Amino acid sequence: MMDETITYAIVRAPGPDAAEGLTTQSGAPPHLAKLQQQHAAYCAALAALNVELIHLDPEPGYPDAYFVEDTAVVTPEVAIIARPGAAQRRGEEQSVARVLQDYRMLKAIQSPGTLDGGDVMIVDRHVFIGRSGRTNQHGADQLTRILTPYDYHCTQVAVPDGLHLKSSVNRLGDRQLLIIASWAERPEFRGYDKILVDPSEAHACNTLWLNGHLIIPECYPQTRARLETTRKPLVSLATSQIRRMDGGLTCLSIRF
Ligand code: CIR
Repeated sequence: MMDETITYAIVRAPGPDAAEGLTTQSGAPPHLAKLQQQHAAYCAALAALNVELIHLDPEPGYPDAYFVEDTAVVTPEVAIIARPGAAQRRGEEQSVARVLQDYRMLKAIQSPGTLDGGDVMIVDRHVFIGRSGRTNQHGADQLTRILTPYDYHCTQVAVPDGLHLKSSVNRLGDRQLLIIASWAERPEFRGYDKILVDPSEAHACNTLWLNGHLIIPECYPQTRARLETTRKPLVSLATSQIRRMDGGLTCLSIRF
């Protein structure tokens, strides 16, 4: 498998209304200054891995807009502008499309399709598309129709739990996946090497493989020990405030 180099990442700082976004967490809302700090540390980590950051302005009225990953899927050939599954997030994708048009030919998911980028995991030429509470059958089918002519093989995956596909599985490079233990035997992921995440550390599943490094959420010692076996350098980041809004490390950027 190619260990592709990521050159750019689109990011957007959390705006003043970030605590008003969607969440299933019942605890305290995020502390805004700490959330912004964690986001800034994330941007610094990407920049340290030679990624050029493209910063978008916060979008008033769109408190979840810093979870930019959900708004587009970018491949070397084409960028697909998503149609977020949560109605209150629809519109975030417009500012992302304006940037991406300078880098890629654009296609878009159309109504009645919905698709969140958090439901799309691309491993080499294989595209896994989660059908979740956010991505519907129409959206998954449209993405399949867009990518198949570019020689991608698309597999749809039911996401019965968790917000998105990538809440439960992420790539680690070298045909290796980090996957929640309860999904380990799913036939869709047969043939891949797997590192399992214990349900007690489920948030650690959202680990970001980037330019030969693994960016991992701190405070998940069991998963960390398992990831050390990959011998890839680990970069550990605080995600406590991001997590309060159901977010993780992949959600915060669109990488290409
Ligand atoms: C939402 O519910 O849409 C946001 N609060 C969290 C989105 C996280 N995105 C992702 O995992 N790709």
